[in-house]
Amino acid sequence: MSNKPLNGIKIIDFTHVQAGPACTQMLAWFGADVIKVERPGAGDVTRSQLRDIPDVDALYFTMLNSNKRSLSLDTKKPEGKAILEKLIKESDVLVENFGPGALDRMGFSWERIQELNPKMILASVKGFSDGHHYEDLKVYENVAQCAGGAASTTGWWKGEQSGPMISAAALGDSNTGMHLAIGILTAYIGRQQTGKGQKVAVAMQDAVLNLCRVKMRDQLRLEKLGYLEEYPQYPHETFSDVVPRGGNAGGGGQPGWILKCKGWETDSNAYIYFTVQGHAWAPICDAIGKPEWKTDPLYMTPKARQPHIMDIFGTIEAWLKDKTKFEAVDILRKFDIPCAPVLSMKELLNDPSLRASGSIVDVPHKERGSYVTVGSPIKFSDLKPEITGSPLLGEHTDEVLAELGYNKDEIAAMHAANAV
Ligand code: CAO
Repeated sequence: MSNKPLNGIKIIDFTHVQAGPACTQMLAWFGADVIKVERPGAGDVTRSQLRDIPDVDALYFTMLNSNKRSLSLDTKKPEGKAILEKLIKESDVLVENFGPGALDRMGFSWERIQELNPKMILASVKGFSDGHHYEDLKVYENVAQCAGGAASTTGWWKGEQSGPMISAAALGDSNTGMHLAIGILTAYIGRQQTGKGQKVAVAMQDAVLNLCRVKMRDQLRLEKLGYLEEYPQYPHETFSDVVPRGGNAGGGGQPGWILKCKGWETDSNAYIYFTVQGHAWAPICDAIGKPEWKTDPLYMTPKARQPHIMDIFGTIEAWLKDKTKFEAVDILRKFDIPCAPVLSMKELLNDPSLRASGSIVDVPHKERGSYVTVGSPIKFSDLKPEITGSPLLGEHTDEVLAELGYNKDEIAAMHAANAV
């Protein structure tokens, strides 16, 4: 293996589904030795969920577990517990995202882990933080989006489509995993100073809330002002005492909206996002063929535009009528207008720039031949993460046991006891 910054960090990856695996996968890309501990015979539930090929690990698993080794281990059996204890003594980090209390019930409380290895960093994902009145709840993605404020502030505020809305982005799962990765690396650097490990925890609710801090900002402003002028409800509708859902509004200082382009009637993604950047009003007027708006008092300032901003978007949409989303962006980019086409998963999958940058990669796999996955979104000048395939269930069991000092007969005995 070539030299990577996290080489030498040994991680017990006791994670499953998405939140935990996304975290450990990223650390594995950057060089950590990530040993995924999975229940013999079954493994991570995502191996068999949403399969596209019978009896082959599902993409749900392969896309979240690349660059790892797999150790199958029944940690409820005494033999399995003994192996895990040895592993804990020799590792730097244990990452888990079991339901509340599961690790304690298994016999691996934080106190016990510290006894085994005082340098150990224990990293956990839970739905809610320790001591929270919902701390006992099991949580999946959409539950976290609701508990963290994202759902109440996403979607439409009136009409048939109104109601809280879930985002497709994994704000609860992968986002929490990314927060945890930062926590782990911080604790690791802390350990270099103190020689001691520590417990790092990220609650999915908190990770979602952290991404929704601009909505908390809006709640505080609303309580002071009684209105939010960048929301589509302003100034013609009334505000209640909670931040409303803003549809496709920009949400920041720049009004924006999703606008139809040529072909929207048949192509569900023939749209662009258009931003009316306050100080760049003149180029917008030039781009859309409305130079007279530059000096019209009804259009000249953000304040003057806001009461009829939806009409302005309507005019821009009329201009877009005979342009595809790509043609429109090609024109608007010349005027320095912040915009982008609405890209489908299919378009992203086939985007040559994403392939060239390594953001989408083809990865070899023992049973699939190869699979496409999302590569590292973090780019370094001196590190090019090399994405390798996800492991088969228990693929590295014997190898890891041998590294722990077990001989061939002992390994055979573990297999006979169905402990691995
Ligand atoms: N050997 C033996 N037993 C094992 C094992 C192994 N290798 N790995 C796991 N287990 C056991 C656990 O000890 C636990 O047993 P008990 O419940 O008897 O103590 C059991 O498997 C299942 O644990 P779980 O509660 O984590 O699993 P679940 O499917 O019921 O719940 C989930 C899944 C995600 C809701 C829950 O794990 C959770 O809330 N996790 C925290 C929040 C989180 O990360 N959610 C995001 C998941 S990604 O969408």
